[in-house]
Amino acid sequence: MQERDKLLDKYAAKVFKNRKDHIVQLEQDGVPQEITANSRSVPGLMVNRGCCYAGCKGVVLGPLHDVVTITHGPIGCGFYSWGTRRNKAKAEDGRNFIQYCFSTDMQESDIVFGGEKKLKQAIEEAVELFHPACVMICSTCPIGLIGDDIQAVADWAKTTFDIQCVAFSCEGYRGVSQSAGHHIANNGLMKHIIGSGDAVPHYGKHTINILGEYNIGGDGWETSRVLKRIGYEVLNVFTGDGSYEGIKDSHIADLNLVMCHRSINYIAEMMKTKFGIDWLKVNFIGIEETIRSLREIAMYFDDPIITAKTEEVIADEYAAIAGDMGFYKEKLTGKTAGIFTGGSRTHHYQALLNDLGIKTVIGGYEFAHRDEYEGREVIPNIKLDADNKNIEEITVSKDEAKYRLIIDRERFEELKDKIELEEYKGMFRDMGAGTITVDDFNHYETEKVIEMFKPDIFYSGIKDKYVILKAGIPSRQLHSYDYSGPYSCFQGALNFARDSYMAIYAPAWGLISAPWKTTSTLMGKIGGEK
Ligand code: CFM
Repeated sequence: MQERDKLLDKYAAKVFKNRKDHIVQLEQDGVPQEITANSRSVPGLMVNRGCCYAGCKGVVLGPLHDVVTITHGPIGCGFYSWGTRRNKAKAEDGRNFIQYCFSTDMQESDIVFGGEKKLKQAIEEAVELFHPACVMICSTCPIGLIGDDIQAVADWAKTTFDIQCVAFSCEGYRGVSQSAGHHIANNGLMKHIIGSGDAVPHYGKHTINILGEYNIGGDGWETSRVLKRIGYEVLNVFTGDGSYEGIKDSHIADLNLVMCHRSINYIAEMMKTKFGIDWLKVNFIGIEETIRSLREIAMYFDDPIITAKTEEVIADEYAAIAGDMGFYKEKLTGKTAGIFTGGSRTHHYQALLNDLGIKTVIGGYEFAHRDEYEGREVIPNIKLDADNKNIEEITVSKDEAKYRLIIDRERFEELKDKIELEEYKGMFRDMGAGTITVDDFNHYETEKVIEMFKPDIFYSGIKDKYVILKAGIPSRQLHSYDYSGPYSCFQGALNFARDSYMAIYAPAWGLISAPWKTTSTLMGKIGGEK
């Protein structure tokens, strides 16, 4: 029996029918197979996903440090989302509000009689106390159900206080996961903020934005440091350590780099249509991948000074870590790993594990779409269902005053064949035959893959971390880095190697006996049927 079949074996017929298309065992090295993704989870299965509000408020808007983001809803939603993502920011102008939790604390009577008044009051109070240039409103489930008009409140706030105010109807139920919230946040930022500034292009400076970099563990700072060393002007990191004031002028960039494709590909595409900015898929996790990305950026600009400096910085950064990396590589080569993350890191981290000689045997995502697995070419074939149709698709058009092309289109086409320009090839192309990929993985499947593959280390998130540890397998969180990091570029790769080495070689694992070694842990079928 193939491992994939073993994983599905305990499911009752109805659950089996659903889950079988979410689990793929690759038949050939790097050859994509179709997977089902971005669909509703099976009720009753313990999955790791978050809600639409989490994706909008927590993930994409969360790190914007000069914005007061008010959770319009019961306090539980606001409190739970407070500080759960490692948003790190430095604010030179002193406007750093990400340590605060702002909520309208909706009570039963507000739900019955409507919460718009309370929301207005909250905005007034926030403006008085904090003087933000921008307020954002994020709705949670009850708000959509009672029908508060948060867009009208935002318009009221704009004229009353002369500030920017953007409302996001990102109620938790609006999509099947946080992925819907990414999309809603992208739409709002694009409609109201990106390009609303009046900065003019910095000619000759090679100005770039890094999209889909959320500065977890300081990754965004480390990547910016390396890019600045080469001579690029890093305009905005979206949205890690980002700001409202900064992204207003993000339209003057010469090139957008895309790290996390899942959460921000909408903005990348819309900025291309509206302002002409090309985007390049990069990956600064992993030494080989960092080098590839830096060289591809240099190829795009085709400036001999930048090209030479790129090689110089690569050589220098690499030399600084080569000795220690050699030690870790020797210790880690031949180990195996499992990786489960949200929607982009499983692919990125496989590259870094490859650098260390660690083979990824099982991987998966919580909420990726088919393009993250199979590559962007499948996008036209993705069937929309009622859940996906729920999310507004906005169309933008060319901004005649701000639109500019950095390289001529002939060269663009030429480059497109060589580098990942407006392209994402997906994770399957970098995975080996026999490896298992699980979409929207649940706790049962996590335990089962651990039992079957017994990886030497399992990279995952907080919800499954302790299940993994109790099975006697070291775990490192790839969402928060367990308060370590940065893990990006060269120095970051070294930090990651050190943390992984320490986790695997900790003597504790030998003292734990996994439950399945002595008893049968599961009887019967999963799914409530006989
Ligand atoms: Fe993108 Fe992210 Fe991720 Fe994501 Fe996330 Fe995250 Fe993640 Mo946690 S934006 S898809 S919604 S890379 S919070 S910084 S680590 S699940 S793989």
